[in-house]
Amino acid sequence: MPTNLPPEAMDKWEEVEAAHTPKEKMDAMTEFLKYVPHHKGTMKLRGEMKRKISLIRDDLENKKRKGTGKGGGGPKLFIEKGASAQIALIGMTNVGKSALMSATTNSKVLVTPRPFSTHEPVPGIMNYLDVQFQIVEAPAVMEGAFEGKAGGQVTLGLARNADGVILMVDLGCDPVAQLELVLAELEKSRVLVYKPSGRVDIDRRHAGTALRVILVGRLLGCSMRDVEELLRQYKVHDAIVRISGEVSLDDVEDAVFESTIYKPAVIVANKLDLKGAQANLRQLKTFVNGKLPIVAMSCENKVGLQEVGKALFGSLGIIRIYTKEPGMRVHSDHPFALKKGATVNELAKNIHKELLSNFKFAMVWAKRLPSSPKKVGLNFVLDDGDIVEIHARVYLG
Ligand SMILES: Nc1nc2c(ncn2[C@@H]2O[C@H](COP(=O)(O)OP(=O)(O)OP(=O)(O)O)[C@@H](O)[C@H]2O)c(=O)[nH]1
Ligand SMILES: [Mg+2]
Repeated sequence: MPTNLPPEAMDKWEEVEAAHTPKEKMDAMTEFLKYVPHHKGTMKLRGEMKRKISLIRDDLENKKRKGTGKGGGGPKLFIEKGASAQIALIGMTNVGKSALMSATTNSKVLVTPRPFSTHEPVPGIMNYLDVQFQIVEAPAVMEGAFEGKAGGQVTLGLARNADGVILMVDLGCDPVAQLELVLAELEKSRVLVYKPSGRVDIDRRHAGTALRVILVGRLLGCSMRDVEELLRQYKVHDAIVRISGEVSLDDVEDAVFESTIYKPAVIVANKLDLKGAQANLRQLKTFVNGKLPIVAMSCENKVGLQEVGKALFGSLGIIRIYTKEPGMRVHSDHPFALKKGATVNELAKNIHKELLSNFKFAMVWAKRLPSSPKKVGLNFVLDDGDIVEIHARVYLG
């Protein structure tokens, strides 16, 4: 059902979009809510906004209580990203999340048979093929997490903010029941791990870029004009909006409010060393039916550890782009990790915010090209392993 918001609400939404800090965002959302009328069509939106406001409020209060200095900390809802991609590691208690952190990352964690021993998010860096994943172990999920049990909102908030999730299960006991429980809590907080039939990606750009809607798929019960009009009403003026699959106007509105989101996921099935694990793994595979990758492993026996990074790399659709300074012979060892389909434009933006406006051309070395280097423009689509040298009008040190 459409929300039919009045223009005042749309104006207020613009302030939410422009907010820079969590506090500003919370205040702008509270202001926005005042202008959202009460009717059936706005129920979902009101609920979603209230949920977001309360999450930010809890987080700010926690920080205040525990202090934000280095020694303080406290449960952080938004762990600052310290790598190319942030992955939330979630699962029920004792499945071996800390054991995985300890075996594959640089973090210091407590591995213990005592349940619920990790009660604050713990980040750690995992290296895979020159790419760094920041894995964040989340407090264990239990039934009622969405309602706040065992710090559930922190865990679900982490999943929502991450670039992807690891769903970890214990092969020593019914993995299907564990997966179902975790998925149910995620679904209540509107985080989907199965690709929906349609998808709307709003890539907000700087002012002056204009609105471009790219449709690869089918609109249900609305036209392109309706979509553009709705986006303009919400002041989404400068963005590239990609619509794929089957999408309704409601789905577009959902995307503006980022209420239902899709996160790529990998299932990590641990404790393969235990008796009965193989039979449980077969059950899990039947249940998942190829819809998500499954990595079967054992932290105890150090089996399958490498496969975790490989599966994450694959499901996040990451490509590694190596950069080279003009005139230098070697490229850097630390690639930029971009999404499949990224162009030179995205790379330039990632390197330096001034680089786009000063961009002249780029030289690309790639195996798939008939001859390298090739001189290209901003729209050139990059691929894994490409080496790029960007030439700018002025030196940007
Ligand atoms: N047999 C076996 N035991 C494991 C394996 N991985 C972890 N464990 C054991 O499982 C228990 C729980 O491990 P943790 O890593 O602390 O589990 P967790 O998921 O972090 O649990 P909480 O943070 O407390 O919710 C510990 O006793 C581990 O030694 C494994 O591959 N095989
Ligand atoms: Mg733990």
